[in-house]
Amino acid sequence: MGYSGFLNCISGAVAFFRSIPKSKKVMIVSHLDADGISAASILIRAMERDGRKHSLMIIPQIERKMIEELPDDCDLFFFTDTGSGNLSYIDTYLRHKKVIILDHHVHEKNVKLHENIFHVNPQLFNLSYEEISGAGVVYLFAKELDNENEDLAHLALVGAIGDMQENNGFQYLNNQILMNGIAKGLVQIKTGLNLFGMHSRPLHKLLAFSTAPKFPGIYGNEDAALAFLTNLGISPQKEARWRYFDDLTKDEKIRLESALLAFSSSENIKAPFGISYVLPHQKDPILGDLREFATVLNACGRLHKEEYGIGACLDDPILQKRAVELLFDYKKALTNALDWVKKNERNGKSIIKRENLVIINAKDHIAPTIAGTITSMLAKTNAFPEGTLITTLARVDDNFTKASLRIVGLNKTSSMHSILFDVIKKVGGEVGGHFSAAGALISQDKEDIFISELIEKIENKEEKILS
Ligand SMILES: [Mn+2]
Repeated sequence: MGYSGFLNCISGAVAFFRSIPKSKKVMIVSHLDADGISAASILIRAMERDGRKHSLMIIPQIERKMIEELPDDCDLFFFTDTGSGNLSYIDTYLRHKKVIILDHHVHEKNVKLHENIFHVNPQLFNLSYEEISGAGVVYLFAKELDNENEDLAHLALVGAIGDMQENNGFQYLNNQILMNGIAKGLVQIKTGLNLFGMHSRPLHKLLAFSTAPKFPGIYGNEDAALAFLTNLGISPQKEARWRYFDDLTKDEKIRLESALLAFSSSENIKAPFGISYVLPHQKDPILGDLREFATVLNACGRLHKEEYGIGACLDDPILQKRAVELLFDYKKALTNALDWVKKNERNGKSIIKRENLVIINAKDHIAPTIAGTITSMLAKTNAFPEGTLITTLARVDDNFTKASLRIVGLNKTSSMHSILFDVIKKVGGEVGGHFSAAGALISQDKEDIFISELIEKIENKEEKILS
């Protein structure tokens, strides 16, 4: 149990891996978010260094069909940042191969795995999901395999930050990785003004769209943000181009920081200062910030350009440039989706509002790969009251629909994963995720049943216990 059990398990996985001859073909299957792409990148570099032939597949979630269709000419399958939730499928379809699962998601319980399958997950040792990311688990594996892979520590942290495991510092295992990264000169810690999108949002948007904190009177109001800057004598534009924080002079930066400090204390909100993590070897300021690096990877995964994300992680200059450009396409896609939600909020057909539940039945109007992000964003703005559950249904193809579930505000009591798990037990389909964010894949003709079962589950909780 605990840390030593988990680290022993990693060593066991490495020994298992070493017992497989180098001539065998390796297939890496990874999740499509920032954590999954970082995890895959670390493993790709580790396989290169170990002289292994490998290929890669990036997936939104494991489905039975996908496992059945995995290429038969591969001998060893890695599942990174995915796999733990689908142990029985993997056991059924791949027990004649070798499999290593390096994941941190909620794992399927009571599955007796065949000896060809090696499962590594911190939750098996009573460590929490937030303790370490999928990329972090892969990093520990890679480092145990070859110490040279320590130079990938920053990628493990990109995964952790992408999975929201950073909260003014990291928990123990992530923090150990951070110490590795600092010692190797890969990462630096910086304290100072710290708003989301410091390097990728123009100044006025940086202030207007900040959710942590929300600036009263400025939040959601770009004109108010422009006025705030102008009042400080900071011109928001230069030569008809919006200015970014990085464009400000030293003096302007100090003026902005002290004004925000004074404003926050007069409004009694949390000051917008904190820790950020800098990658000093990156030339692009967006990739030089760990948090924004993760956003770039998310954009690549969600827009199906995972090769740009992998290239960005492995320092390919051309792919890095493309990955950063993609961030702006991604922002546009998110804005369009949020606009669609706003426009349809009043028509009860696409968006159903109940007391504690909002159901966005987006059908083809929101891409399934960004539906989870959109739901998380809606849960963070003050569009709905604290404690409201939000679900978005988005169609994957002609047959399947994805449902994402989130809750507004700080949540200590309801598990998104178990809510969906209970609904899917009745509706049929597949569930993945964890306590604070979960998703399900259902057959498209079950959309209506899913909606009514979810309402039933949320609204009739007490009656069910009594009956
Ligand atoms: Mn993850």
